[in-house]
Amino acid sequence: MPPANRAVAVAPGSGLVASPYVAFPMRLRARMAETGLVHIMATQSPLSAILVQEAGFDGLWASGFELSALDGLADMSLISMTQHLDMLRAIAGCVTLPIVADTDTGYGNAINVIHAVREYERAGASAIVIEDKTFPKVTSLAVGGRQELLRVEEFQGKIAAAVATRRDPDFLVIARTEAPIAGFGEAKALRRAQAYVEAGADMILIHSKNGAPFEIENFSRAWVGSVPVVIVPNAYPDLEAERVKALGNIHMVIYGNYGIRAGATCMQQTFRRIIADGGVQNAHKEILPVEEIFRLQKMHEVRVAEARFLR
Ligand code: SPV
Ligand code: MG
Repeated sequence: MPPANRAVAVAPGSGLVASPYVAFPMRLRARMAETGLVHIMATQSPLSAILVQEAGFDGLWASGFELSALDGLADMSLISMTQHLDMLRAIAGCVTLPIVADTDTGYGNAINVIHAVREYERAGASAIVIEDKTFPKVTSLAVGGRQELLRVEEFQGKIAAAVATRRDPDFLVIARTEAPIAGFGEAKALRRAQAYVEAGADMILIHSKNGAPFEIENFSRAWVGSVPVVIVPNAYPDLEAERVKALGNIHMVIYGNYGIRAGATCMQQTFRRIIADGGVQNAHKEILPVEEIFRLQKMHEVRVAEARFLR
């Protein structure tokens, strides 16, 4: 059963009428079927997740890169599953959007994957992404990064373990191939993707660090597999939604590092401005007022509780 805090009432007219409450994994699948393409934004904290939800995205990417960066660490399997799960649970408690969990390599072999799927499903995730690199991984977009792929059979075992472990059949198991990141061509990426579908993957995430979108577009055109594709257009931002939709088989776009980059951009500019100005006299006019932070913190609920219970 999904955790109680990850079930919501069905919106009138949503077409989901089987039960007054619909589990999050089913909502993610339904949204994909309804729109053809879901937009998933990266988060690393409950605050960023609230902002993603208010902006109107379809779901959240519990990003390993973003949490690593938030902790001042490289994205190289340095944060633990426990740290990532703590973030995910905190997010799940604050928002009603489905969460796609970035579990890197699944924290080890198929046995680690079994443990991870149990924990992530229990924590309230709707989908899990596992990538076909060796543990410990090296972040994908770094120039000259040491990228090693797992044997296909071993990764198939990890995907099969994830599928066999999930309790909710709507919980998505997404196999991510880093073949292009590791410098392999399209044929190898397609072969790996097909092998992962045979192991039971619900979707294939194809990742690329090529600045031009053709690597992804060519993969999508050549992909005749039975499951849809997920992309992360961090390195090739020009591939926008209409072009993605025209390809036909990409049903999920994950904006993989935009949350932390946006936050860091604003903090960097503001902190430099304060030093340059010798005070906050200008900076305070350019950033959100503290009342907006109070709203995001739900201070009004605290006020109501104070009035009711503090005696
Ligand atoms: C992440 O956001 O953690 C990702 C995407 O996995 S990337 O950093 O581009 O590999
Ligand atoms: Mg990641």
